[in-house]
Amino acid sequence: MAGTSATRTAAQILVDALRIHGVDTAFCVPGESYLAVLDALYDARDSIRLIVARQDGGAAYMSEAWAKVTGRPGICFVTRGPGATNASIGVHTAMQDSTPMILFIGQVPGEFVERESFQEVDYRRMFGPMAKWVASIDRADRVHEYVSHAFHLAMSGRPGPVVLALPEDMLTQTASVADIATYQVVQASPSPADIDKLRALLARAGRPLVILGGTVWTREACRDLQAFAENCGLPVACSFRFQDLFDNRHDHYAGDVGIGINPKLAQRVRDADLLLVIGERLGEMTTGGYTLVEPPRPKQKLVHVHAGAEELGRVYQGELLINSGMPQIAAALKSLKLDGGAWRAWRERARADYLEWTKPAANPGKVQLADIVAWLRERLPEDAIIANGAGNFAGWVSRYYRYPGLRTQVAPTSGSMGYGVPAGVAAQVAHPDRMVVSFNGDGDFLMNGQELATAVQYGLPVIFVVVDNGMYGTIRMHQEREYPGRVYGTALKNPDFAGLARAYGAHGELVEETAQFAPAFERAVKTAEAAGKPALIHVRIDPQAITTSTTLDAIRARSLKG
Ligand SMILES: Cc1ncc(C[n+]2csc(CCOP(=O)(O)OP(=O)(O)O)c2C)c(N)n1
Ligand SMILES: [Mg+2]
Repeated sequence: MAGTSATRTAAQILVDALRIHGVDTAFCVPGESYLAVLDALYDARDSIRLIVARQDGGAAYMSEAWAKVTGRPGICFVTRGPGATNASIGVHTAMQDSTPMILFIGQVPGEFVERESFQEVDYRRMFGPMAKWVASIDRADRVHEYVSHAFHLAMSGRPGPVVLALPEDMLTQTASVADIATYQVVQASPSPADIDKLRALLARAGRPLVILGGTVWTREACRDLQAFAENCGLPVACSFRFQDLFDNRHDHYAGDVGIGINPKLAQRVRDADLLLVIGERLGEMTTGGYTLVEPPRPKQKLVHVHAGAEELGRVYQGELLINSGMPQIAAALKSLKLDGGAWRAWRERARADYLEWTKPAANPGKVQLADIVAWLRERLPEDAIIANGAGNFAGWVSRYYRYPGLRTQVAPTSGSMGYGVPAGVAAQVAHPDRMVVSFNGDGDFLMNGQELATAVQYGLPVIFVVVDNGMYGTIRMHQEREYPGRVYGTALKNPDFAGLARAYGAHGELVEETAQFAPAFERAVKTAEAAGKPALIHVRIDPQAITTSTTLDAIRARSLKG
């Protein structure tokens, strides 16, 4: 029992530790290597909800996505070797996306270690560069110490994944230990001198641009940041797949700096004389492959604020580098006031460019994806959560949807496919009262489509949209660019996705013309909510509609000419 120092097994101490650290949901695929933990979770079933996935990669993605929509560490349990290798995609995503997550892996008993015994893997070597910390808990009396360290690390500085191995024999050993305190979130604060320097740099700027990104944001931090943007009249952009950090409907919002960027915004990033980058690492996808902002010393004056000290000065030298958590920097900036008159026209043009860019543009074929997303942005409730995986289909969502605020977007900045279905499941588990819409490509969907079964099993009314162009379209696009006309390895023969959904016990719809989408969506929502089950809308699009702004034929023709 929590709070006592009675003798407990390591597995019981571990589950008590999870409760102490505020865990109310965990994701898993079971394994014989951690039966003792499952048994302890059985006793804790009233306080910790266990969601059992159909593939360890699905479970890992779910815990990562759960962390994204709650701001707390996602918890995942998988078995050794095969479970761990499957789950690694979620760990990699959490690393690239700076998401707090703890993966617990059953491990062979200590007496067999280093023999390459059944399913044995050395997790330190396997996950080394993919996690903030990888360790094995080898003593029952130190479970608390390891778990507490894992929570602190996952949530401090730049958040990320931690991997803890649980040797099978250790889990049943007993210890008599006292419980410990809940973890604290440790983040740096900007100094008054930092804020003075920032104010001086801003006061001298003519074309400033704020770029937001990363994690560890809170609602209050987002509100404070918005007040700062308003008080100083600043245009604000969001980085790749962190588009929900600033209300996209706000007059100061200038769009997202990522894959498929508005060319005018890309030019604006180049033309800015001061970039105030807050929380974003300035990775490859946000910098247009390090061209919009050039290392090591960018042409634009750079103020870089990041929660991880190790990210500052890593690629870019800046005018001012500030190590700070997001609530801390936002609270400090909230009361900063500057007359933004000098850049008022610059900001208004940035907004006008965004509005122009997000007016639905036509694509070939009978289904107009832009119109569908534009319809959804009017139709969906303000707190709806939009999940998506990776592929060109996601370009329509990020260009045309208007994310109204924090934790309305769940998407992998790592560009990892197969994310949309488990992310939709996790978002609905975390927020049963909010509408969850998950966008998937045809290739993307089938990387984790089996998690539809999880959505059915737990009665989750997620609306899954599958955008089907009969191919791994993104790769076909690159193929036409680099090797025009030599199509190979990118075509897909697909199942009847709506029929597949029905076989899982979900509601299924097929859409082949734009006008069919709205009624199909309304039926899907009605059925999903009434029956407590997911729905899937299979949207067939013209393969020529390869991006929001060009066609396959146009890409091929350009490549053949060039
Ligand atoms: C797990 C994973 N495997 C492979 C890739 C490489 N990849 C990126 S996009 C893509 C194709 C996506 O196809 P689909 O989901 O059908 O979307 P489309 O581009 O056709 O809209 C592939 C194979 C990846 N990003 N992630
Ligand atoms: Mg496709």
